Amino acid sequence: MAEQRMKPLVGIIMGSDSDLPVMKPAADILRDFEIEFELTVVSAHRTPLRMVDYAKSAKERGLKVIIAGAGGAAHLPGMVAAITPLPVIGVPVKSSNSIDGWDSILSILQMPNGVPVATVALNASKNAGILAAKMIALSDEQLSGKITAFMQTQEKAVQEKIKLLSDEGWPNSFDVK
Ligand code: RP5
Repeated sequence: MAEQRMKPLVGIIMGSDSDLPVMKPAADILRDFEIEFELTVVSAHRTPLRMVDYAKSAKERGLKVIIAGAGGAAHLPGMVAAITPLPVIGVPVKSSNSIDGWDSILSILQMPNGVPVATVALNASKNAGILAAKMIALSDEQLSGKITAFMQTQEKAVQEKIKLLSDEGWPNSFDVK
């Protein structure tokens, strides 16, 4: 019998399959948090009607937030945000032939008033996944607990590095108890 899948809460879309290596960390962190997601290619320029259909149907299909990654002209996140009432998180992708990624950063960041896209750093799809998880956690206490645990794990890792530097003899008068 086919596995019964829950409805996805997060939609991860990208302009091309060549964006997948950059966008995969968003999927990985959502998996870690056990949040259902879907992932597909939607191109603003090469499949404009698919983009409109995706954005128009996203809310009624049960999605709560969309993560959209694109490189170059990178119109996908902004155009999806222009159509859907859902929050859209934009991931600027540094494509191989681009001008250091500035093209996609500015395309996604510089939205007109009234049409926000929450833009993360260049290639920072993991942060997009964490931000999406925090949005979903607003109405999910169990998930909120998992995110708090994740934050504590990060903090512990830094504490260990602080101790390591100190053990190596680097002077630091800040943490002396
Ligand atoms: C953008 O153009 C895509 O998001 C991708 O970052 C870039 C290159 O796409 P391909 O030519 O590799 O399909 O639309």
